[in-house]
Amino acid sequence: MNKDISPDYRPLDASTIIDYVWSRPELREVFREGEALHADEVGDGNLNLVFKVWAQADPERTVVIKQALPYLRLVGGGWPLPVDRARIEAEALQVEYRLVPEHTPRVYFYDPGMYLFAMQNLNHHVIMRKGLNEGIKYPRFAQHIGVFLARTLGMTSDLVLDYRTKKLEVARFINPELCKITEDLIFTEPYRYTERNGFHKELEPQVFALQADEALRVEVAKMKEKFMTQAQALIHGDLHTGSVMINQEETYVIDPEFAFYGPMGFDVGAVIGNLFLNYAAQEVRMKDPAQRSDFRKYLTDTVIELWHVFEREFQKVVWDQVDPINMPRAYQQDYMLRVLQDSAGLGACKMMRRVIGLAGVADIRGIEDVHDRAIAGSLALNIGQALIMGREEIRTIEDLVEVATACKPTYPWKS
Ligand code: SR1
Ligand code: MG
Repeated sequence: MNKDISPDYRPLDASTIIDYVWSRPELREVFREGEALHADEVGDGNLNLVFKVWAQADPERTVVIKQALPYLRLVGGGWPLPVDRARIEAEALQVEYRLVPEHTPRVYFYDPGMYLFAMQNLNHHVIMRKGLNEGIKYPRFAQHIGVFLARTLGMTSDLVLDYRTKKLEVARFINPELCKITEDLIFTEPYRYTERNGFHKELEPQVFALQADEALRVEVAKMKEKFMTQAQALIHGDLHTGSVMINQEETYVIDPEFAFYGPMGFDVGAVIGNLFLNYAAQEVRMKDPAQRSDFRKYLTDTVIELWHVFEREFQKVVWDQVDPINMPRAYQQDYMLRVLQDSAGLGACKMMRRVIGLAGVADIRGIEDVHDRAIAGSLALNIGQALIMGREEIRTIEDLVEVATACKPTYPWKS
């Protein structure tokens, strides 16, 4: 066992977790003395054990317990990972819950010896990516995520926090190993040969052309530098549609284990980029053209609305509170424009990695027919490339959507 790991640490399983639950006084508000409990390991992500524990008499009384493993689950024991990320995730959730409780699950406790935390279950919600892949629209998502982004990003930045708190928060959320995963998987590996890349053969010509494009690699390098150096706000760090639990009324953001102080555009861009990944996938997923164009309009309207909500909420919680002598209106406008352009560039990197790199997304990699998958992947790459290369010309969210929606797949190749 790694010497940095607490001697109390032992990975739990579906049977040992029940005794563990009874040992936690914090869960006595959920479970009643002596009642029958059930547990299941439900983790399907890349990194952790995730358990649901519920009362047999009333499954509405369920808690989720998430425990860090000392290695990456996706590839087995060969890729060690710090278990302290469970603390980062629990503490990031606590910050987010303070700022935006209506979109953050409540944490009951964090156990520093077991590197696990217990949180509110979301019984009535689904992973947004799954819903989008089934063609389900979520009309309130734009409003909810716009507010979530504005409050969590704006209110953890230097614009709001005092000079000392900000620096202490940067230190509390130092997360080097998980940042390194992002640096490698998003900004480095998709643009060079590595065995870990996961694109399929049909896409080789487009991927090889993209990897040979030095101008593109220059812009990706600038995005990587921004990710590594701009401690602008406490970002979620992995805000794709698989980190959103949703239904027609409510939205919750989960899984901030990649949280650290980074550029705001990484989170905003993650949401936008993942909506465009779904947009690209619909090229082949939705066969009926009228239905496809209607669903795509929902996706692009969502991108536009979430940005406008983000701007309005940011105005309220940040700009209306600052001193206009040192932060005049023109500075505020320039700041928002820079966040928008960063969102285009960083979101683009998040799109391209999902097609080329190790960890794909079900929207595209879940398409069974290889030719269909190549069409969707090709479109996603073209949107990513257009957004990163054109980001400095983008002045409004409508411009961003126009750049993306002008793209077409280049697969099948014209000879
Ligand atoms: C190796 S971990 C792969 C990916 O899963 C997470 O959700 C992050 O996106 C990470 O890059
Ligand atoms: Mg995750």
